[in-house]
Amino acid sequence: MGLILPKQTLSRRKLLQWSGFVGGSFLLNGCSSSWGVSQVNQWTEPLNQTIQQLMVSQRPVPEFAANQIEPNSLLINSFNGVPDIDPKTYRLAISGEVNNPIQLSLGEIQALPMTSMIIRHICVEGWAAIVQWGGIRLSDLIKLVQPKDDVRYVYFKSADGYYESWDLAASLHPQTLLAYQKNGEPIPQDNGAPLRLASPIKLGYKQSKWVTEVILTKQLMPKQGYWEDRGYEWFAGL
Ligand SMILES: Nc1nc2c(c(=O)[nH]1)N[C@H]1C(S)=C(S)[C@@H](COP(=O)(O)O)O[C@H]1N2
Ligand SMILES: [Mo]
Repeated sequence: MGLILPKQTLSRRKLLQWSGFVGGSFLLNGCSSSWGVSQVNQWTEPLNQTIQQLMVSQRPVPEFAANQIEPNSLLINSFNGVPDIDPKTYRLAISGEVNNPIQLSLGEIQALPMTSMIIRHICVEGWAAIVQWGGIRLSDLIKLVQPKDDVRYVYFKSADGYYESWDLAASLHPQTLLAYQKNGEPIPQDNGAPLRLASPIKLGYKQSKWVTEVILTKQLMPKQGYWEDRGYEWFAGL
């Protein structure tokens, strides 16, 4: 943790990853092996889910103390300005491959148990910040909607057009929150009010601000994430 990789390193890694995958499937085709199609499909995903699950332990990441919070160090990163969301009419929709899709108002979200954590946010552009976040566990919401068997990914859509996808294991981590509080105050508009992702196990660009929709899927779609579709690594684990 704490290793800050410049953009180029990430895209290069992704490139190498992909050339590896391409080479791999070429090899499989080339030697007309008995590997089934599903096996090959697994290889063409950014990472095999079993490996992801091994990589993301469900054990909590150690947190910082209150006196280590860095109050003004969370820089604003937004690719397309700051959307204006009326908290009174705001709804979070959770849908997809689930038995019980729901829409929740901010009041309903804030009535669920709140988790508070002090973690370090790391942006690949070369800055980091120790921040307190308060919010609901994403896992609580996922339990509420009752995902169907073999759901593996969670998509997030944001009011500014940003989009992201996460692996299910990371989404269920106890410190993956949909936060409405930052450093003890309601989240400022710039930082993603009324609701944003916050988690110590993923890089900054995975942490969608202004989240309006959560969609559970069995497969990874061609559009994986705003920055991922521009060359950033998909898993982006810390
Ligand atoms: N909706 C949305 N979420 C976003 C972004 C964005 O442009 N739009 N930028 C991401 C990036 S790159 C980072 S580092 C963090 C920054 O969060 P902050 O602006 O609260 O510091 O938000 C992430 N979430
Ligand atoms: Mo970032």
